[in-house]
Amino acid sequence: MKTIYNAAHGAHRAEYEFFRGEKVPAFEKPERADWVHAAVQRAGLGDAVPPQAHDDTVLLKVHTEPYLDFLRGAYETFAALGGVGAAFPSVWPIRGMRADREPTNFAARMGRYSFDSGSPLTAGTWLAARTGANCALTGAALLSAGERSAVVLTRPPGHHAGRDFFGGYCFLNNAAIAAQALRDRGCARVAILDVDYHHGNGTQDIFYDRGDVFFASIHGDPLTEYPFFLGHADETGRSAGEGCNLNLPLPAGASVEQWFAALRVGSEAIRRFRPDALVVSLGVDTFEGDPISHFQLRVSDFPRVGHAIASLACPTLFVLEGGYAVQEIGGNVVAVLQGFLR
Ligand code: OKP
Ligand code: ZN
Repeated sequence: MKTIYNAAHGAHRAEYEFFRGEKVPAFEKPERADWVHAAVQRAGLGDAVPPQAHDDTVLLKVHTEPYLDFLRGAYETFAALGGVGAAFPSVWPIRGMRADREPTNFAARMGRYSFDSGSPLTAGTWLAARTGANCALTGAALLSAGERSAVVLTRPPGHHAGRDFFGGYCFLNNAAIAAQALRDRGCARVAILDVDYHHGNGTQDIFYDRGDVFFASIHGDPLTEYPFFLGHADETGRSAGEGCNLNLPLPAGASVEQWFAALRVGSEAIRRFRPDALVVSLGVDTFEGDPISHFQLRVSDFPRVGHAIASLACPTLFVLEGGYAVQEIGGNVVAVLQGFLR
């Protein structure tokens, strides 16, 4: 399987995040991608393709221009104001306030373009996110050139980043960027399957009104699980996108069998949509040992995930999302890919 690895991912490096009112070591750390990359190499799956640089054309169809402009310059602005370490937002335009007027104040702009304070923005965040988007665009190009599958290994992840906001460790939505690129390269319909533990609220936000990109997500019930404010089953899409959004929330602690039952429902819906290409938001934080998630998949369950995805018989681009703090994430990603290839 062709592998597109972002060698610049380590530019995004946060010392800590806030968790239950305390500074704790950041869960989303560079070792994550290194573990996965090493495991992929070890398994002989690393048919490495260097990422090609791409301009902003596709990014501008997924994110707004003011958001991209903000993100590109955010850390420099923060540093010029005397900021040290990572920048965190602290104030948001909540209901009844105005998000249509962009303040000039940096802290205010941080809030305007984010939805949580759990996503440290560091000196190298833009570099890592933007080169990650190049990896996603390279993956889409490989599929268009006839590859049956490819995998994008990058971080920070992307599926929580929406049209004009960051959050949940995510800044640019790599899976959405890949899906848009596949559309632009001639796929009439693209499906995105999000198997990360957390709902892909950013991806849903980006495609909610569109009938050309189907989004299906299996995730912890937002009543108790992050990102809390999106991901319910009654969110089915809007206008041209009506019927093209499928949320399959499961209670925290749901069994492996419940999870695979949801995957069958999602797969069936994707089959009915008849996509020309599939993008998988591949989070392996569904693993029983994940420190911030509450599903129970074991190492031996991950090949079944890949096998089920392969049965959709569609050109498939895997894009790395979550999976935290345990080296097993490398083996779990490999297991999905091997199950797919089998
Ligand atoms: C990103 B992805 C832990 C609290 C949760 C946000 C989780 C983002 C998950 N400190 N913080 O979907 O894996
Ligand atoms: Zn996740």
